[in-house]
Amino acid sequence: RPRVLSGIQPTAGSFHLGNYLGAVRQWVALQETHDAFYMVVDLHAITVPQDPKELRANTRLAAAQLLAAGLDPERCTLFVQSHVPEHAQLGWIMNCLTGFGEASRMTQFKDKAARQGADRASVGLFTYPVLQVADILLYQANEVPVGEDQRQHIELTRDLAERFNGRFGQTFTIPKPYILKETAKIYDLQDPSIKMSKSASTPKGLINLLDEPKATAKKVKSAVTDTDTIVRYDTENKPGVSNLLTIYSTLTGAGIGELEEKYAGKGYGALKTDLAEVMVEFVTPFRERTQQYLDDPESLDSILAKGAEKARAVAAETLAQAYDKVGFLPAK
Ligand code: AQP
Repeated sequence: RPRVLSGIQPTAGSFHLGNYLGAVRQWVALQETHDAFYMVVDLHAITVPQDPKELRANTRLAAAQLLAAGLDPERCTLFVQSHVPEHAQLGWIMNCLTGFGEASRMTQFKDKAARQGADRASVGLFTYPVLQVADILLYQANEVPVGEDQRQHIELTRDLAERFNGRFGQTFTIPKPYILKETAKIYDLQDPSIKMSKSASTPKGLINLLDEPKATAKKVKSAVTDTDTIVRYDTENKPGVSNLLTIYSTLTGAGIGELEEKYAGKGYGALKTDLAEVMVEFVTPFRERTQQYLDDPESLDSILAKGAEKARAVAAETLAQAYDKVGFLPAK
């Protein structure tokens, strides 16, 4: 079985629809066909300031949401990044292989640093993509299921894996991004020119899966469209409507063409009302399942402990090889 690895941040409490459709949904599907490793990336979370209590709660909450979304600990390895110290250890080696200019070209850093004010951005935020390189290479992952915004980081991973292999001898598998075209980028409901994002979107443009279903329905109904009335998938001229069609199609399995036909002559109101209902039907059981996992923190922690043990077995072996290759003296 080919191997996949991916991670999600525990920062915002609730996952948003972009996280789910762009990444987590694929994770659930891939556990059936791949040897899958998924983690809650708390080391990445602290690249921006976090309240310790909230971070801990959000880490459990992220794991609970992943299980609620359909990850099955019998079919995949689910763990918390900080439970596997090898991530930080290989991260250091990768930092030493990365050019300063190379890291400076990462657009996600540039965007996030610009939002925070360049002086306030941490060095950790700067080297975030390099830690991500270590995350992926530790598991010798063949594919990395992510949204389009992560493509550049996967490119960096490939470059560094090749650089390490070239300099020290074959060690790391060169991974490929696994990005589904249809859901690679889910857009803000109020501004369909930007991706739905916890830090860039306004509250009205961002669908948090754990919000009150009623509030979610309202956001869908007030999504920005255009002055035309024809329901047609056209990302150039109708980015708002196209985004709604993508969400609708992915959540229900209905084809885009089918939906265009269904709403021919009906206008945007009908599309939004029905999509609002589809969303409510999706988030209501999701919220309930998440709460069930949270109500039993001992079982949740034990799932994560087992996951970390499985992950460590793989990560430790890769790290030992990397340590040997770079010339570290073995500890006796
Ligand atoms: N709008 C999106 N469309 C498709 N995929 C998306 N992802 C995020 N936003 C979209 C994918 O979700 C996965 C987990 O993301 P993360 O935990 O790294 O969070 P993020 O990318 O930092 O999410 P945000 O909301 O975009 O956060 P900020 O505001 O920090 O930039 C990833 O696979 C990502 O591609």
